[in-house]
Amino acid sequence: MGLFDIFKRKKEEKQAELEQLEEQVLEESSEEESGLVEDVVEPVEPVFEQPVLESYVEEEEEDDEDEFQFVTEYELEEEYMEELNAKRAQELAEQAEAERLAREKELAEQAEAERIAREEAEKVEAERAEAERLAREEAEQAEAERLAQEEAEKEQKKGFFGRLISGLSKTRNNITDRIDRLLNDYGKIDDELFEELEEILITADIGMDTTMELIDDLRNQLIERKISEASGVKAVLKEIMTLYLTPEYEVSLVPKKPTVILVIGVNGAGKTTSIGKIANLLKNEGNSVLLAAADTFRAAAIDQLKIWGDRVAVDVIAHSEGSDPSAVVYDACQAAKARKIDALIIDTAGRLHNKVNLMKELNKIFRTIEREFGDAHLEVLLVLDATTGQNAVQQAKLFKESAPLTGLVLTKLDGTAKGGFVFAIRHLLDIPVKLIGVGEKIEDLQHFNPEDFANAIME
Ligand SMILES: Nc1nc2c(ncn2[C@@H]2O[C@H](COP(=O)(O)OP(=O)(O)OP(=O)(O)O)[C@@H](O)[C@H]2O)c(=O)[nH]1
Ligand SMILES: [Mg+2]
Repeated sequence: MGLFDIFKRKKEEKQAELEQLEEQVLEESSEEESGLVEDVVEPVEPVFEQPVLESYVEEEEEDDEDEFQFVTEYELEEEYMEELNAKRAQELAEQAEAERLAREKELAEQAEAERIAREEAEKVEAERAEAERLAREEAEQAEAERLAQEEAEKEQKKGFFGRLISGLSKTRNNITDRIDRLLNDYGKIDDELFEELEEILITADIGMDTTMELIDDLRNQLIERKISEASGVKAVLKEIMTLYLTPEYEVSLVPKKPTVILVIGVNGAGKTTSIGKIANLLKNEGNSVLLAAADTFRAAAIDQLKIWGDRVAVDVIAHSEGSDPSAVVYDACQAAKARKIDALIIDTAGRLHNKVNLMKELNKIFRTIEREFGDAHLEVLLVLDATTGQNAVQQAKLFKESAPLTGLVLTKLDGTAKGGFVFAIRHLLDIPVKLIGVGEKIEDLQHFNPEDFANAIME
């Protein structure tokens, strides 16, 4: 209630009292007129012209109820001021209370907002930590897998290399052991040392021409590097021999899909056996493989390939003994196309390059492949028996004249001390060595790696 309302109420109350008093006075005067009252009482003047500023209150006296006491403007004001102050104080208190409540509410809301924000931040942080933990776990797992794979590869390499080492032991004894003994006997390098070295290399089937070139390169390198002690010779020789092996060609067997691999060579070189091993190798490398038994010369040859097919779980396309090898090749090409095979490997009968009919037969096979599967990449692998040493080099030269050879497979390196011919064949012929056989087991046919080969021989 405002100040004005208070004044208004007070004024109304006083007015009512005044009216009541007037009535009373009138009543009494009428009583006097009628003789009931003897004394004439002066009528009460209206006290306040402006009741807002002036007022009066009834003085509560037991004896004299009709007496009025004038209240000064100041007293009235004081009274109202007190009331007003009280009201004001209450209003202020209420306002303070409202403000306190509002602030409390605001603080509570702020605290709640902060709590929600904190919870939100904690949630985000927890999610981030969880994501980090997962990422760390994943990275650890990937690292563990990588290490395990590396370990497995190392083991496999060690396995390959171990087999290579033991497979090449005869050749190593023939070359390296003799070279070691020779170099041990010498202090300074002299002409005699080179002569003895030449002899060792020639008898290890490296061949006359290749040996001469090797020795020339060795002399030059030793001069260039200012090496005069015999103890420094072996490392340089090993380096040069590795260079002689290093292929500058595509060594992959399946550089493009599909690929047709035609396997040729003389009788007993190891063609059929190698085909079984190659099928296993390519399959392990993720290729789909199909075999074709185009050696129809003997029933045993067809059966031999079928046994390999069963062993490595690869289909074999075969006709009966004595049938046309080109007909087998035709069927195999159709099957390979229909089945979308990555590598079709064709076994052929053993032949010498100078057997005219057999070479004609080989040409017919080439034409069939060209006609029926022209868009396939063609690999022509010549299989050479390493035990024949320098003869293998001659065979390769002659076959190269009548067939588009793309690679060599050198078998039976485990059975010979003549492995030195590999340096000659690499150095003299423009045909990459793609595979080497160092044993009869399925995993004994390996991709040719010049460094590993040189290391296995020159360790
Ligand atoms: N030790 C050893 N023996 C091998 C290797 N490769 C093949 N052989 C053996 O050589 C012999 C002849 O192998 P085949 O695969 O039948 O030879 P091929 O060239 O198919 O012979 P033909 O079909 O008669 O022309 C078999 O006894 C094989 O086990 C090898 O890397 N190391
Ligand atoms: Mg065979």
